[in-house]
Amino acid sequence: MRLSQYFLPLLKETPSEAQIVSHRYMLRAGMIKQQAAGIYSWLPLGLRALDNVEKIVADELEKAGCVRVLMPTLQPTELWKESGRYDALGKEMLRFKDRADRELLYSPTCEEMIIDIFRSYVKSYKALPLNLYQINWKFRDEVRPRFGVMRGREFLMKDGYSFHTTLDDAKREYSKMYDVYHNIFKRLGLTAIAVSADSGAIGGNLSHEFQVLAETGESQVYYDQRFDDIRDGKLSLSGEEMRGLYAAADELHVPEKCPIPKENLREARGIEVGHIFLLGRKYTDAMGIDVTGPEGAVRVEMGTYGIGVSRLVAAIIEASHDDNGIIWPESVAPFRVGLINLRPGDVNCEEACNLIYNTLTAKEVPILYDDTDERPGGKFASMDLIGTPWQIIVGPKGLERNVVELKSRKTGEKQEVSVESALAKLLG
Ligand code: P5A
Repeated sequence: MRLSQYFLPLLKETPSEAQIVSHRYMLRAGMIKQQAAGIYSWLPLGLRALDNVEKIVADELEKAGCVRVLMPTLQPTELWKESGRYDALGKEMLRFKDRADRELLYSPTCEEMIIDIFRSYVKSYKALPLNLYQINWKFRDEVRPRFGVMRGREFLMKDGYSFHTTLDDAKREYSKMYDVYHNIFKRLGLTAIAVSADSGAIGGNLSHEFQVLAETGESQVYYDQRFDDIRDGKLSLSGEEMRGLYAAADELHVPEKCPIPKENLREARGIEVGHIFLLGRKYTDAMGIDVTGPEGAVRVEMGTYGIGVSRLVAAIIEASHDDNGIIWPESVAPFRVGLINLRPGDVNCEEACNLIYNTLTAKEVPILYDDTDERPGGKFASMDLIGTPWQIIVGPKGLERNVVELKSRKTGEKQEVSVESALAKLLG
């Protein structure tokens, strides 16, 4: 993409409403625009990051045998009356009427609707286990939407739902999702700690929140110090071993009952990027959901698994930035390479930049080419702000010596290399 043809509305000033770094950088880098409290447009750069997060989430779930569907954001209220949650969600659920005076709601979560799909088609135990998921917008009329897309009212969620004939099988899937979630967060460049949590309005008797540690996180978490060692690469544990380590959300941590010594306990703030629930029969009992088993009707057991996809974009920035801007992990970077032409109009610079741009574009390496007339200082600052993992800086002086500059955004390290070796490095 050539910057001169792109839509990248960067802000020079730090927006006063933004209290945390991810919100500041998302506004300054032209990733999002607020349209109402907790409701955002995703601008091109932000959308590329959001799409990349979504792709990684979907890819890992497909590998784990989950099957994607897409449900409507608007739902009839009858299903919620059937499950008994119509009143429970209170003002958080946005309700309205259509022209025929039928009451609708904007989906805050989809347990009821997926069960409605399930009961319409699945009649036999032979079709189980089944794990269906979607990635779709949700609306919760949060009392205090804040921190940009971190706590929005409209937000993108991955919501998965699994169906089983026994509670043991639902527990097996729960453990599997626990491991899949770790893989997802790892691919996103994050270390998440799974803490036992209260299952709140979703319900069930076992749940884990996946927390990314950050000072600006809204949750208070307590955990075994060995999670720090895992994050720092000093210790490697299997999913099962990790599940054995102590980690609890604020509401479940009782100091007197904590099973590990105080000196091994860590306390920190976290961002909840995912939450999994063993539901058991909470919904299937309320809605009467059975399948036919070998010896008659079997009540279905369930689990549900959520990931805050739009929140993750902000969480990644909280975890990876410096004073100059965002430092994207390669897996989610909206552009992997930023190409800076220091002297547009100079024949040699144009030629070298075109060669780099065309070669990388042909190989499908996402590249943003700053071909504008902005001053070099401004170009450097913008590229640092939007955080492309690699920058290639092309200037007339370097080209006299047949070199360009290759800069790593993460380490700040700069190397003078030939155009060919810059390309080889990025394509290698
Ligand atoms: C699990 C999937 C559920 O809704 N039902 C379907 C279950 N769980 S949850 O914990 O309530 O939400 C799942 C994840 O969504 C993110 N999230 C939010 N992200 C941005 N803004 C919000 N207001 C918001 N609320 C929830 C979180 O990452 C949460 O873990």
